[in-house]
Amino acid sequence: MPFLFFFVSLQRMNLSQESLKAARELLCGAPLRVVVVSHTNPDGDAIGSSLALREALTAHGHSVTCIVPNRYPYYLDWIPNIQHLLIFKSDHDKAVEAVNNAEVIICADMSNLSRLDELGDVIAANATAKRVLVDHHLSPDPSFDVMFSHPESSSTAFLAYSIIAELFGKEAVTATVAEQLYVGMMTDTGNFSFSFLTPELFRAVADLSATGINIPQIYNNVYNSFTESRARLFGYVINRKMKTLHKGTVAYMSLTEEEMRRFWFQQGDSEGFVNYPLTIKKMKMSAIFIEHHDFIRVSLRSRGNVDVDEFARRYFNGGGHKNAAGGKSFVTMEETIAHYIASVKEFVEEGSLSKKD
Ligand SMILES: [Mn+2]
Repeated sequence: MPFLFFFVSLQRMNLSQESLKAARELLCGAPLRVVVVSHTNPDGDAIGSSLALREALTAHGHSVTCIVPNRYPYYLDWIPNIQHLLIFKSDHDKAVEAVNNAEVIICADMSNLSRLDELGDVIAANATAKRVLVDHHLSPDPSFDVMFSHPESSSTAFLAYSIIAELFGKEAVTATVAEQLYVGMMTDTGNFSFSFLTPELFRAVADLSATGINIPQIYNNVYNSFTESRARLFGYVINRKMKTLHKGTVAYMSLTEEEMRRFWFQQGDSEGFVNYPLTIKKMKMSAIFIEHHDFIRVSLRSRGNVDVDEFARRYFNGGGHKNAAGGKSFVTMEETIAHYIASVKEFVEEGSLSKKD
């Protein structure tokens, strides 16, 4: 029954058979020491996919250590088994030991070791471990031994789900794994409202739901768990700091360290701010500049065919996805804003802002 076969094969995303074979040989055999790492300023997708991979690999018998470069936002601290996650900044020695002893290093939700800051150097020093990529960003570093690079996947968690189900069977997706993966799928799709929402994704969500996870509770834990000062900071940023350009089709906002201190800023408090200008009907592109110790973090969002991955690469030493990207600026806030305004002008003059969907 060829038709039935076709239908069954569409239950998951289309993974490369070659990568699956290599991953099976590496991860479905004898127990190994595995490290799973994810990017700086880890978000729900980075944490959810890393912890789910840890869970499934541990169940198979591997000893797995998850490491992220710095702390995760406080509204993710309820995720099951997040207490096993090492923060490179504060658990430095343990993390270095785990990386040095690792036989396999899995990089999740990141396309390049440079996304790991100093942790990237520690990983580069382990030349013998096999390296596996599980990621959905554009332009991955091609040097991984096993690559699952899927920019068409709405989240790394969806990709991790497909890999776990292929390698260890759907039984490996326990309620704990489902909860971890759901956080990643939900946050990276803006609660299932961005692009790449495929039937396969919703079939995966159906499988997660069948494990008995409490979806409204997960939503509340992530999106309705902020502090009062975060709500006030949000109001301040939209009211006082949002500026628009090009007849209100481009927006930008900025936050200085002084302003963040004034609102008792905690890591993760500015999450989602950059999306808000896109609630304005004619808005096409939005940016936020957030001051850090020695640089300014740039986050970019866009609608439809406006390509902020390209914009971030060209003007802000960054990249990411077509509609969500980031970069860094090493000049002052005033200079960063001036550079943004000039870059947007160039982008608009090229017609890059008026590309039709
Ligand atoms: Mn992601």
